[in-house]
Amino acid sequence: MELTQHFQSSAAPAVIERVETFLVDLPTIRPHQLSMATMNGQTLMLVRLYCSDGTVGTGEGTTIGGLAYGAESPEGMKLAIDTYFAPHLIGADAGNIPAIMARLNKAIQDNRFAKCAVETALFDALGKRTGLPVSQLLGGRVRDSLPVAWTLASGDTAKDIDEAERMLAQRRHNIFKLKIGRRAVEDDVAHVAAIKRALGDRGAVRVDVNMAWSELDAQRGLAGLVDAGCELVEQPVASVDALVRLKGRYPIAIMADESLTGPTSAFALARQAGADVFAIKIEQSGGLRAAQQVAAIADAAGIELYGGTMLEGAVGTIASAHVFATFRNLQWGTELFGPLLLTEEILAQPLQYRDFELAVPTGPGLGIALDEDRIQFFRRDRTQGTAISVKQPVEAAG
Ligand code: MUC
Ligand code: MG
Repeated sequence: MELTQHFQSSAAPAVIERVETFLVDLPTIRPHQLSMATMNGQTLMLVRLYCSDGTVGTGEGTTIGGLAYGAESPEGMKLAIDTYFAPHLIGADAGNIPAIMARLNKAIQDNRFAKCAVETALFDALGKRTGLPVSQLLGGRVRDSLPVAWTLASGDTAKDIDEAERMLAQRRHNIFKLKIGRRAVEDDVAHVAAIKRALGDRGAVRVDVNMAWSELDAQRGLAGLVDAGCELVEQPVASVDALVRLKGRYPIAIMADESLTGPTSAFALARQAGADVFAIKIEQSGGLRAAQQVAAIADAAGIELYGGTMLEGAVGTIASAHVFATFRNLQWGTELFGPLLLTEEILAQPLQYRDFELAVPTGPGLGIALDEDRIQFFRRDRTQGTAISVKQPVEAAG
């Protein structure tokens, strides 16, 4: 009884009064080449939920290469939230996040990325209302900082080696994920071998094929990657059946990424023993709590964990960080480097990347504040001219 009374007095109910969405376009520090697309910029779909007690929660939806990676685009997420999500949100008790998400899941099929953005905003608002960080609202953290891998994807072996050397010298990253799958298998393997040879024991090397290989390609590729000293291969093929057949055949970890689209797919993949490692992404999972459910399934099945990214900006990256901080196991670290791939800082206080790790903020909600002038400047729909100038890249890698 006392507990209920205390809760009511310290966190009075607040209803959602207004939903705002907008797009922010930011350049990347260099072209980022994946097997299915080359990114020269990233578009963040930001959603803000304005609550009756004055709290405002912010969430982010991002994808990779427009519609090249999946069925949702930033523009589509904005449209979906404005048109179909907002009527379910306006007037709802902002503190009842599971109830709101259940309502959205009943009324709206799929749209996992947009749902994740909205759930992020709800948790941010609840955290600001209660004074608690999102990780605590999610049950509490087991770590305050997260190892962060860097993706080498310039498309050029020598440039990738230079970039890796800079990251090592800055003590920013010592785990490198190489994007492969565009070239012939032998050429890709030679590229990986050259990078691993240059880095030696100073840097771990992993690859992401983004489903580009056939099963036959994968058989040749995995054998070559083992010889090259690569420790993990992410989603070499599209088919789950082929993943199942490949896993355990070579002394290299197989990680599922695109095959994981939330708890149901995680359960099916775990049951078939289709991966050694799960790359968990909050957007692919359909939200923060759904990502925790995917982690619980992996733990129960003895599958190891990695904190993945959809190359989110600061908001999505930090939402992911709060979730990953709650994971009991995180054997392969994370790749929460998204903001570092962008030339522009959009936070009032930059995120803290140091000693190969990202610090998980401790303030209320997400624990970050957007630089509103810069957001205004980079908004796609900006109407007023602002005096702000485009500053130099925070830490150019290219
Ligand atoms: C993916 O497929 O994992 C993560 C890092 C990166 O460069 O691309 C993403 C998407
Ligand atoms: Mg991947």
